[in-house]
Amino acid sequence: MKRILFVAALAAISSVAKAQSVPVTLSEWKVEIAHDTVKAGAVTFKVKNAGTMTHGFYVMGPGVAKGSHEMPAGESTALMVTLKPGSYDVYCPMSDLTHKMAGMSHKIVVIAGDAPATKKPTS
Ligand SMILES: [Cu+2]
Repeated sequence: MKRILFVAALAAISSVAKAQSVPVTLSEWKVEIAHDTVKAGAVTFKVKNAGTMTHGFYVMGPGVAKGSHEMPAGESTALMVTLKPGSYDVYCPMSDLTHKMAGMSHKIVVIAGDAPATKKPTS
């Protein structure tokens, strides 16, 4: 019994350590993201507003709809989410989505944690 608890504790520690950090830069009018493909699991988006206006960051996809607070120009924040494999939209939700419509939108693909990060060759 003790051994099982020990293994579970180790697994918990390693899953925390494996939380991916994904840098995001917001500006007018784009969402720049370091990786278009991230692994499923805990992901921390490190969001920086490098623009001249207030922006925000929102993640929308399978089972996830979560956003940062509004960030004045120059501010940074971290948004932690748990992502399942699938396709997600990340965008700026400000001003009735006019920022999103102006281009502040990006798609990311979440792949299963153990899958190789390389894309399948297109046939
Ligand atoms: Cu914006």
